[in-house]
Amino acid sequence: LANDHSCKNTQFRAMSDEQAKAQTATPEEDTIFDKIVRGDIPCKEVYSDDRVLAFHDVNPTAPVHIIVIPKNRDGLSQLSKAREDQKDLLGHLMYVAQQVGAKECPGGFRVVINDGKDGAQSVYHLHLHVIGGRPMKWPPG
Ligand code: TR5
Repeated sequence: LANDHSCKNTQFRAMSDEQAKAQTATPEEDTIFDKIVRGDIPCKEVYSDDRVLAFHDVNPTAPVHIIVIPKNRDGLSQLSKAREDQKDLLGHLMYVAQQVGAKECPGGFRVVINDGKDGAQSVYHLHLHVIGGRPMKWPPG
């Protein structure tokens, strides 16, 4: 079923699509999330402050799937590139994920950061996935 592209017509995506993208994705000068921050591409915003933006994932894996990003990427293409001077921002991103998750998923939620090719990262602008609204499975694939 995971390779059945008719899944695209449902609320949930085929995981294989995202994994395939992750095999070829590379860091870019201007990411899709930079465009969302600038307002060049619309998003369904759920939270915004001076440093962080949260919005609904366009291709949700669960009833709630929210992306939390730093507005200023500043080299933070992925978690493994984080610098020591970005520790406060990383904490703030985690705090916003908690705020959004607790509000949208009172029964519990999962926070995920995909890093690099083997981590199935497809957009090279650090982001936290807040996923919930249904019981999560473990271990992840
Ligand atoms: O695979 P990683 O961890 O890099 O996650 C990237 C996420 O960005 C995926 O869950 C995508 O569904 C999501 N995504 C990709 C686009 C997009 C988006 N979420 C909201 N809005 C989006 N736009 C407008 N365009 C995208 N290409």
